[in-house]
This record gives sequence, structure tokens and C-alpha cells, in this order.
Amino acid sequence: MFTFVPLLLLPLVFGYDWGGYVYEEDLLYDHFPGDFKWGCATAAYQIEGAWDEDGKGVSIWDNFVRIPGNIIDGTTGDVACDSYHKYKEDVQLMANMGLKSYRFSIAWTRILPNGIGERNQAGIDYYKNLIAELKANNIEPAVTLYHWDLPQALEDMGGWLNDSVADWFEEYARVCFEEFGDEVKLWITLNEPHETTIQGYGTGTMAPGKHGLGTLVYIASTNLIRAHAYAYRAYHADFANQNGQVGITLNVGWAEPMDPTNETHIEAAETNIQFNLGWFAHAIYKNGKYPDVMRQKIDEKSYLQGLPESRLPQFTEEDSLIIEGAHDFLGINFYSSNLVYPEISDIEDISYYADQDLAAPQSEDWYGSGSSWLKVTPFGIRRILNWAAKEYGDVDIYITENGFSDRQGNIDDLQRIYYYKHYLNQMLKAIVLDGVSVKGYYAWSLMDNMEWAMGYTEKFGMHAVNMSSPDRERTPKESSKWYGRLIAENGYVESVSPCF
Ligand code: GOI
Repeated sequence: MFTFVPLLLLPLVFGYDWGGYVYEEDLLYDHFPGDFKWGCATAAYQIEGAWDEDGKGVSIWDNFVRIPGNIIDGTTGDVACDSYHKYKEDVQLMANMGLKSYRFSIAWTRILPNGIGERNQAGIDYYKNLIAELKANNIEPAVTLYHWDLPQALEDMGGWLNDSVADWFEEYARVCFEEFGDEVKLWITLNEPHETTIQGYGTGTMAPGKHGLGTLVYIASTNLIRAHAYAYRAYHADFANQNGQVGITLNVGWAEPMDPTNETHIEAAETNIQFNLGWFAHAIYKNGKYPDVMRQKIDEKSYLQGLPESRLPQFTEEDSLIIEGAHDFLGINFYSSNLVYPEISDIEDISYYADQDLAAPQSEDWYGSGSSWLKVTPFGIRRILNWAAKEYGDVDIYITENGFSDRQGNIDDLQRIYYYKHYLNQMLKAIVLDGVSVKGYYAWSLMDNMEWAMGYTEKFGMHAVNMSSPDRERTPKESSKWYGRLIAENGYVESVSPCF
């Protein structure tokens, strides 16, 4: 005993070894904070269906899925999981797991069919009913205002490329605060603006399918950040009495230096995180500006490319002040990691990826999933949480998405349990051993759903959904039971089950 206790304290004295990583670490048997918010997440277009019911307007996704080649299996979200009609059943699935919170998104086109202007009462009622059902089951709503389904009417005016989009979004946000703010205390303005711009306006792999990987992406990013900040300021100016919190959800992979002893690899990994998380977080959580490394690299490359001005816009001084500090918490969607090393790109290559001057492959040794980009890297979640806490100060953090895909949709989903078991234990270490302020966690996803360009081929659900039946029956997978038990114990208890 006398030698045992000091040995346990060694990591606290010398700190966690951040150089290199252990793929599968020993579990920490401990508990999460008592008020920890356990949840599942979904998004409107991926689960609701009812794409043209009850006065809903047309979104960019309603159109994008109809262009042949855009969705790998030729499917749409017209019906999806039919949650528009089956929301009460969905809430029962959540209650069965003992969820404390549910993160869902509002379809902008159900509230304002044309994006701005006239309200649609039937759409508003749907969300009021869903929220009432959640509350009746002691589940707190956490609402995303925008999960990629822009009203087509606004896209017709340029969408996220039009500077006015920040005002349009503020108008929509105000309607939601007014209609739902008495019941909703956790607001997420935008989901993954990185993907809205990279895939929507860069690679064209998502709606609205525009191509401008080194140009349009930076115009859209600037307007996305402005839109978030305008909505945040509107809330605190006119809805502060509702006493809720407003934040944004950003996606980032952990960037592990390929060689952790090589200074240039460490620097490239840092650059990669600044281009991913920092692109959107730096202005909001630090100083109203894009990260220095983005400013330097993109300004210099733009000049060498003979362009009259930098491809990376500057925020106006007025906007800078509005953006800086526009947050009550930080939402992070975390799934996977990359190994990063420096690689100078061709100056002719006008691209967000070339702008970074690095390569970011994934290790062949890491377990895979049903998605090409998703490798199992539990160590990454603890590292990115520590990175964010160090970079942005002691901000409240929510993991607003984390999850694992397969292509079988099998009920005995042991691989998914392995993923959650080790990622959640790494999150526990970040909280208990490193002191990071993680307040909640949302598993992606409550059920298998419309996985965007991958259609229904990649399944992330803790519940299976029978997509060939008109009733879209849900079946709990083993992972939903594992998660329910973790929530009930609020931590890892060695004796409860072999899976702990
Ligand atoms: C969330 O995004 C989202 O919020 C949910 O709605 C969604 O359902 C859920 O996650 C699950 O996906 C060209 C290896 C360039 C590395 C081609 C392989 C980049 C990187 C193809 C394959 C893949 C989750 C796109 C966050 C974007 C998908 C971030 C997950 C990037 C590529 C790749 C490529 C690859 N990511 N997204 N990527």
C-alpha cells in the first residue's frame, strides 16, 4: 500500500505524456460530474421526412438529393425515419435509455418557408409538440438552428455567399427564440460550418454543390461566423430573460504529429487544427480574427498567385467586435484523428487543403468503421479537449456529436460499444484527470438515418430503423443498452458488466 499510492500519483506529478499515444489505454474507473448532460443527437433532414408536408418550404437538400449522382445509393430524405410523424415513439426510445437531453435541429423551411418573412404555424407546432413530449419525459431539448438545410429561396439569392445571410439567419433565430425560448435553454446556432462551406461551396459533395475550394469557402466561412455572432447578440440583447445559453458546434479531427519528436511535425499538426477548429473558433473564442497561421499562409499564397487581394477576407472592425466573445459554450463534434507532417504544396493549387502545406493521412493500424474517414482513435478525444481548453481558456465544452458507423446495421453492435467505451473513458480522463470543463455529451446518433451523400449505406444509430417498411420500425441495438447503463451508473464501475 505504501509504495502503491505514490506510484498512482506519478502521472499527476510528471503530467500526462502527450508525446506519442497508446492505442488502447487502461480504463479509468470513476464517475462523471453529477449534473452531466447525457444525450443523443439527430438532425432534421436526416430523420424527419415529410419533406413537403404542412406548408414546409423547399431546402437546398430537397433539391440536391434529386440530382442524379449526388447521393451514392440514389435515395433521399423525403421520408427518412419519418420522425415528423413518429416523434413520440422516438422520445420513448430516449426515455428507455435514460437520456437527460436530446439534441435535434429545426428545419428552417418549416418555420419560415421562404427563409425570411411569413411564418408557418404548422411547422412551429411540430417542434412545440416535440419539446412538450421531451419535457414530459424529463428530457431537456438542445436545439440546433441550422444543420445544413438552407431554404432554397435564400440559396437563390446567393446563400452563404451573400453578406445579407447573417441578417436572414438572425431573423430566423429570433423567431425560434421567441417561439421556443421559454422551453429551450441550450441553443446551437450552426452545426459544423466547416462542412457547410467545404462540402457545400468547396468540393460540391453536399448541398448546394458549388465548387470553390480555395475561394468561395472563405467567403462562406466569413458569413457563417457573422451569422452565428448576430444570432448570439440578438439572444443576449432581447431574450436574456429566457436564461439560456448560445454556442456553436464545430467539427475537428485530432491532429497527431506523425513523428512526435519532430518540431516540424508538431508545428504542422498545430496548423492543421487551426485550419479546422481555429478557422471558426479563433474569431469567436479569441479575438475577432482568423488564426494567424491562416492569415499568413493564405495572404502570402494569394499574393504569389497574382491575385489582387487575399482569398481570406478580413472581418470589418464592427463585425470583429460583434464576433469576439460571442459564446456561452463551445460545441465540439469529434469522431476521428489524423497523422500530420509538413508537405509544401504546389503554388498553382488554389485550395483550402493546399493552403495548409501538410499531409494528414490516417494510420493503417487503426480500426476502421463503415465510413472511409472514420478510424477509431480514442486518444484523440482527450487530446482535442485539452487542446481546446488550453487555447480558448476555461470555456464550457459540450461534445455535441461522437459516434461510430457500420454498414450492417446489426443489432449486436459490439464494435460500436468498443468505440463508445473507449472514447467516453478518454473523455472521463479529460474531465477527472485534466480538469477540462466538459458539461455534456451527445452520441451520434439516436437511430440510423439519412447519412447525407452516403444515403442509407452508413449507419450510426443506437437504434436500427427498418427502411424498407412504411412504418419505419425502430429496434434498439446493444449499444443503446450499454449507453443506458453508463448513464444510470454515471461512470465506469468495474463489476457491473464485462463491457465496462
Ligand atoms: C457529422 O459530420 C454531421 O454533423 C452529421 O450530420 C453526420 O451524420 C455525422 O457526422 C456522421 O457523418 C475528399 C479520410 C476530401 C479522411 C474526400 C477519408 C476529404 C478524410 C473522403 C474521405 C470526409 C461529421 C468528410 C464530420 C467531413 C465526414 C467531416 C465527417 C473527409 C474525402 C476521407 C475527404 C476524408 N468528413 N464530417 N474526407
